[in-house]
Amino acid sequence: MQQRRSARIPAVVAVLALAGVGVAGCGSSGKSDTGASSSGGGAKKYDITLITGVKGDAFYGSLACGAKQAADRLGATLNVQGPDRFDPSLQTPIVNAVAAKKPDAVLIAVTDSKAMYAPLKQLASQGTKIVLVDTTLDDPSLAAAEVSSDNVAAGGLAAREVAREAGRSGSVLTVDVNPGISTTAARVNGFKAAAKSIGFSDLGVQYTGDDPAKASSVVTSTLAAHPDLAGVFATNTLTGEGAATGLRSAGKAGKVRLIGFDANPSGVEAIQRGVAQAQVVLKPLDIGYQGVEQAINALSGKPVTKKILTGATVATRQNLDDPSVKRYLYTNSCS
Ligand code: T6T
Repeated sequence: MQQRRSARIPAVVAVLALAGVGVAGCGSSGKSDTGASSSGGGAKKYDITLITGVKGDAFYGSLACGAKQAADRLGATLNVQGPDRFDPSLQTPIVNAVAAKKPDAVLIAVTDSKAMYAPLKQLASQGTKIVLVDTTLDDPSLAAAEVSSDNVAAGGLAAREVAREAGRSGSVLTVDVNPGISTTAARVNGFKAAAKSIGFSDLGVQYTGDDPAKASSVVTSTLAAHPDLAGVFATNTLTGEGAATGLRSAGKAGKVRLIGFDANPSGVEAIQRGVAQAQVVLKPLDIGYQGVEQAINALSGKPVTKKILTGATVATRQNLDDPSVKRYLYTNSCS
């Protein structure tokens, strides 16, 4: 399988508004380097749909911005949809409804690595090219390409950040979403391996169903049972929001270190307020851009890079305004 690391994408030039399930028009289009063209020349204007993991999450907002930028540049149309919760039972009917419209390609962040296989197999069998973005399937062979963060490496970054903040002793807790999500499971694996080599006592993983209230209560009960708790690792936005609430309500904000994932506005605010010391920031803009590029390569018979891993960086109070971090803070409105 071909694999490459992501290159930085050009600056976003398009301006678009993301309104829940769609992107409103923007920016430039025209002859692309894939040969697809939005006007004249007789080349087909490809019709692409992006199905996100959940509506309203600025991670997917940024991913949609990147996808829209590539679609405009390469002369494709982009439609964006997503379920109300990160839940395969809500995402499956969206895939089925999209399939009925027979788009040329679908980019999708699957909400479960097993449950989303059957609806996508059906979609692929009708000839729609599928590009898995962010998350993946246990069996991704139906996809033309996969574009995701290097989540194992990013989980390791989080463990090293706990050690930098809190020293190399004490116990660490991981607050996760659900089993069956490829991204957060890989983050947990990367965190675990690094925490072990650092010498932390690992209290293991607690699942919260992406419910911040559950994440908060997991943190407060762990604090009561483990006074040596040095750090909490939260694997995504809502687990981080809940963990921050738990630390605040126990009077431990800033004392027990919180290292989260994602640069959604709530994660950035937690850093600014000193409740979280760092957030691992992914590059959803790059994922969306490169996902559309690979979809169009597949559609136009060009060589496809089957697996692309994008990078991550760490945001702290000290570097939040640094342009190399700032450009990757997530947003639902592109500029
Ligand atoms: O962390 C991201 C994404 O990578 C993950 O797959 C699901 O949660 C997020 O969308 C953040 O909320």
